[in-house]
Amino acid sequence: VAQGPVNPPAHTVDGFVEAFLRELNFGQGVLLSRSTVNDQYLALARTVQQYLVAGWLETGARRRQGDRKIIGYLSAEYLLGRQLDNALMATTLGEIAEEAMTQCGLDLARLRAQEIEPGLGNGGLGRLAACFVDSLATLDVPCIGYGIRYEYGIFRQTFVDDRQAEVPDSWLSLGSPWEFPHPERQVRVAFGGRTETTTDEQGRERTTWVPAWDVLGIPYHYMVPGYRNGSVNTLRLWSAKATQAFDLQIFNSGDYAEAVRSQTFAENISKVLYPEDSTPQGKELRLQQQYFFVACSLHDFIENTLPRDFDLRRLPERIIFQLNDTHPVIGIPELMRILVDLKGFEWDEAWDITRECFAYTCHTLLPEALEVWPVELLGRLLPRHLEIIYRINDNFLDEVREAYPGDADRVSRMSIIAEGPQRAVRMAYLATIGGSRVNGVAELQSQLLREKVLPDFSELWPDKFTNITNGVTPRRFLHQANPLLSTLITEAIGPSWVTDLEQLRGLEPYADDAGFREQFQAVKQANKERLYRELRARDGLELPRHAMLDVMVKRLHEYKRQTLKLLHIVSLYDDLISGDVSPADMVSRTFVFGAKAAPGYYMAKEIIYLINSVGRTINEDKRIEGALSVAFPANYNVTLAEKVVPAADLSEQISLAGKEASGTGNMKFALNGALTIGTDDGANVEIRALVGDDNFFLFGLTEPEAEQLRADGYDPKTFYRSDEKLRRTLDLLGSGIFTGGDASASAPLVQNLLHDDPFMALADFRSYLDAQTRVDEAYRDSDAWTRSAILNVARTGFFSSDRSMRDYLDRVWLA
Ligand code: 26W
Repeated sequence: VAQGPVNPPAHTVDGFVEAFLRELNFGQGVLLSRSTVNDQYLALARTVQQYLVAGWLETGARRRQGDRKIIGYLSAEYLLGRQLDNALMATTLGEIAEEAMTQCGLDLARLRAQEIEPGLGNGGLGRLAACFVDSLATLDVPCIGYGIRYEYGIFRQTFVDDRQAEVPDSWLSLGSPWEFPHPERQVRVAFGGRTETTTDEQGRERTTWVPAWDVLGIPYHYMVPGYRNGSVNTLRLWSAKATQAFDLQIFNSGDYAEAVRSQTFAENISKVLYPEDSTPQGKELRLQQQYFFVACSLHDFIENTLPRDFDLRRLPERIIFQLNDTHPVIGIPELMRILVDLKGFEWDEAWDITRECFAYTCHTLLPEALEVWPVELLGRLLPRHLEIIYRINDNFLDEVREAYPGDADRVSRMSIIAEGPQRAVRMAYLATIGGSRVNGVAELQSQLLREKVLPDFSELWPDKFTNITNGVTPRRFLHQANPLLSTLITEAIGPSWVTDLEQLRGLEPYADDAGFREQFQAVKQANKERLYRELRARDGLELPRHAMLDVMVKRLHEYKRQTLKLLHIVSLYDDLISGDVSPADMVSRTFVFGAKAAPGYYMAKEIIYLINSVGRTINEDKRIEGALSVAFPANYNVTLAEKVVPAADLSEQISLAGKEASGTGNMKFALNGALTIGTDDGANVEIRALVGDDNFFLFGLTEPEAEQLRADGYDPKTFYRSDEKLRRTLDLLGSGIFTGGDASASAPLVQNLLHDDPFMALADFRSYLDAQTRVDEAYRDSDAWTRSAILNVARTGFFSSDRSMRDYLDRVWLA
């Protein structure tokens, strides 16, 4: 028989129905008449997959035959979003599936809603990884995405008495039709123990690691389809399994709990995603997770992906491991260990190979987000890796001494090992030293990275540093999420913008076309109504049909300044209830928030509580005649983003300048025709440069101004005292009227703002309010607003993740 893949089902409604019923009967073991929605969803997912698998197998065969360099994307997070719609889009099966389901008496929309998205990430960094693998498949670039198959992803957020409560995300509980487990490709990963050094016959010292325990990594494969190009890459996520299921002797003696103890222990490694964003807790289990997936991935690539007997001296010709932040940086000493201890390489040669095989992306500017691992912990869990890190450091510091004779200060500044208060390994330094390139994720952040985070390193190796501005996939976030706008764009400029987003430039002339503007507005209105329907069904929220939709969705963090948004809302409410402005004279706004707080982040949770409290009070106040409403749907995720982003009029990107590395939500909103109100931070800088000052509402301190203010001794009270509107706003927020008369309930936030305000919300308040007034004025002229919105779409094609991928290829991977 033929060795190639068998043909997929026919690309027709009949073919689809036939394949679907087969999956239902033979895969799920049920009759259509007896099937549940879940049966139907699983069968549908498996049916759509059949159309993708041939391309997947062919892509794999093609990759194995060629000798192209592969991108090994190492990421602890992938925030994938739902798979079904994406697969339907990639296969052009949307209409066929719709009709096929109708013929079976089923509703495709209902089956879609059955899918629980794999929430294997926290926020921007995880979603970026998902956009990148999408783009690489669309560009037909060989890539394996490596990560962890967390049994529980990011928690499900609920609100109890206006406060966040977390529910475990058991996304696998109803079945997982998108994954292909490969237990036969298991990898053993060791931990703990000690090292032994012996001298061989030639008198060379050889070190071996004698570990104390181990676990198995089982790979689960996911297809990553390119956009209608037949190319399908692989995402390989690792699940931890105990090496010995349980101890039969102990079990027989009757101690059941003890018998499975080691199993529970091992399997904890891939049990749950850490919901911390930006504040590493330094927990042992997290280091276990990091080493676990990196060790599995390196082993998988070297032993199972490369041809047998591959000459490892040529490893850099075949792989570049991209480190998505510092989480996988332990891969650097791991590759050294493989080459030196297991493959017999001399240190220097191994080091030259290793450095060529890694590159590092830094996603933050917050010092507290830079990972460090206590030497004690790292040495206990990975004793051989710690030795290797020490030797890397010794060699590196010799290099520093040679370059800067007599500069002992610099040597200690640049050491991978931080000395006090407890000795710790600085993972960002290890990544910078052990990789061929270091990049930031937007122009401003890359500059600050060079100047403030890693200045000594960029002085030593100026050419190692580069910028690659983030991007988002236009497939999921424009074509799929906003079908109406997509169609309108395609009618105007043809369909190829989907894979060549700069073509959106062709829309510019349409901004001056009254007929097009009308259609564009109608699309925006329809998207709002779609969102409101969703929020009614999902959250029981009732929202007015006609109001400016003002949106702030992102992780909850003080630096992102959801509080500043809250102060704006309270100030408008104050305008109304004080009688300064009548409801009829105010530009009606609906504010939408979406934000999860890290469960241990106290202030973030207080902010959530106050947003809910203020929202409830405003929504219930009849006096304001619906001029303002606030919606804070719980559990913001990719699925909800796909409804929120296309509906927004105004995109809030209001972090304190110098704190948001890039942002990617900002790009999604602009591409979908929202105008941005934002600070000079992250990728906002580049968005504004592209769309033009007239089509962007800029406010706030610049990064140097914020630095200067801090250096001069920032005192938020001076702003409170000198600005009457700010005083009234904060007083109202602290008065208790939003918290059932209990002023103490708002005190944690209000006192923090008055006495500390680490992210200078009070300093930027006046400027923000003025910018919001300009927003109101602009919105009153709906023609001019729509013109700006169209120009935002037309001018932000740069933010396609396809462009980001080309930049990585040019500046990092094939440089
Ligand atoms: C717990 C340790 C930890 C530390 C940092 C976990 C997660 C992080 C991430 C770096 C946080 C993150 O998601 N950063 C975001 O990355 C996006 C993609 O580059 C940027 O757009 C955001 O600005 C940045 O905050």
